[in-house]
Amino acid sequence: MAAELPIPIFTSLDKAFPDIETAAAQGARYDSVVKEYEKRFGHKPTFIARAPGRVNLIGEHIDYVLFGCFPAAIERDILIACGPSQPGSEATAQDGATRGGVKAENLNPKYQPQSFVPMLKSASAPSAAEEADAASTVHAEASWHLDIDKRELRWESYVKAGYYGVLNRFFASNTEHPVPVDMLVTGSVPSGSGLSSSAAMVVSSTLAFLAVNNKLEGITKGQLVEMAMENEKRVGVNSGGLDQAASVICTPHSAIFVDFFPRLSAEPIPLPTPRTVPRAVFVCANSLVVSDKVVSAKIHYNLRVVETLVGARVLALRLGQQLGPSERPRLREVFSRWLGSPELESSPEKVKAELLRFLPEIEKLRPSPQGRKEGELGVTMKEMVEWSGLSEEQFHQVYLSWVDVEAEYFQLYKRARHVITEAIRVLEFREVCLRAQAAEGDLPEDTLRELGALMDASHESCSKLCESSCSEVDQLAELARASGAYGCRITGAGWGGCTVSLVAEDQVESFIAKIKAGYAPYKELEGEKLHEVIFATKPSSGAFVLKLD
Ligand code: NG1
Ligand code: MG
Repeated sequence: MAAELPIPIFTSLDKAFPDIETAAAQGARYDSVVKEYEKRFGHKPTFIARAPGRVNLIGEHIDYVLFGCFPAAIERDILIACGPSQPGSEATAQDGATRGGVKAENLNPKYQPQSFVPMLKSASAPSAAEEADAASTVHAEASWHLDIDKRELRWESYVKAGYYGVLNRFFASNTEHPVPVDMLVTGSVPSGSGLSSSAAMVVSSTLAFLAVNNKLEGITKGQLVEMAMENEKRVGVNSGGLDQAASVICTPHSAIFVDFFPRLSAEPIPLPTPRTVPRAVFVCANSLVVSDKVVSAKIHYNLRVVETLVGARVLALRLGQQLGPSERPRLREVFSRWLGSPELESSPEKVKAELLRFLPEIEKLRPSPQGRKEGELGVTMKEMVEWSGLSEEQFHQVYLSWVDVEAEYFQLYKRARHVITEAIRVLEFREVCLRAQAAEGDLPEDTLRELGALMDASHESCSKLCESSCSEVDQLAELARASGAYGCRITGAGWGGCTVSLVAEDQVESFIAKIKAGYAPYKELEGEKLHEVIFATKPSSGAFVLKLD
């Protein structure tokens, strides 16, 4: 239901935020980006597209195998002031006037101004670069092209990624010209920290191009999520839809339970607000280890995508499921086939019960210890190909031709075990929150401990089975627990980035002081600098467009 709502378009900020204080506090940022836009481009912007980052409370590395997650939007966001550019401006140079040229600037001087003009290509003749493009399998019909360098992380790649979807959805027939655009970007989501600055960039960019081209009408939140997911793949990470769904669909005061099977759906769920025991808040703490997901994708993120896909295939075969050589089911689909009845998936409660029954089947992926290094649960490429029942050539075609990955051992068993146990924890987390909602605030403190324990177990699984943590993040999580958090876990893709801790509201200050004292990289940080890296966050509103007059 939440996914079927239209994209909110506001004409004033007090309608955009849940309370007058937030609207007033945010107002200054909006005013200053408008003023700066006028100064740089010599005309007023017509819209501000806004998309928040997110904190994933639980459910890591399971969205791309179609299991549900539990994120909330955070207050930190990306704003893009935008409008049609004037004749003679840089965006209109080199056919930009008729081909939707773009002049994109960023308030952060670290990010250089960029101009680019999309190319219109005939759909029947993709270029060699497009053929080699990992995402071109998704967009075989695409006729617009923008150069995105996947070997390097460039800020404008995210702007281009957002534009791609808009061009190919609305301007592929070439009966109408895309409008040339001037845009000014500013953001408060730290990049590479697991709070999803990338999805906030892609969602806000997609929204900005939709708005300037007058294409917002009739687009639902779910459609925007799907566009932003496809768009983000253009940057070279084969991600699921967790971040985009959180950034688009979330509402203030609630997290969402977002599921991806059989289709995208989202259920806003208020976080427990006890009356009798201290309220709890979520505190994000940045490990300050920056994970460059695009550059390290082949040994980290994309490798997890491939390991879970191959694991799903092997499991399907070992469960006696029939698979064609080119089929590439995800773990959720294998689970669903194993169940055999859509009835059993009609509610999250039923899915949880069935997942508990399914869990022992994962043992079918455990390799026999014979001829293996002590404790090694992974398989070599050669074994993996054998297990898949495919020829080497077929295996390459289905599992490797669209992605670059590198490993000595592929951990099919550990990853699948992480996925199924994490999917169960998400559903348990959801149940605890719903129980708390039904109790209307009369909660035993155990409710918070239950949530905390699920977060701790999730961290343990991310660290040991998914292996998406790192020593600094593990240390921060330990420290958070020792500093009084009900629970703490890594949030986001990992290999650095942030933890999220559940902390009693009246203890946030002492909690932060303890972390500052115990985590060496924070020792020198004070005031605003400290607040940049460790802060309590309230569930905020999802993406919207502000129409300026
Ligand atoms: P972040 O932390 O934003 O890079 C990534 C993926 C998600 C999800 C999480 C792990 C992108 C855009 N997002 O998030 O889809 O898989 O990792 O749970 O790559
Ligand atoms: Mg990201």
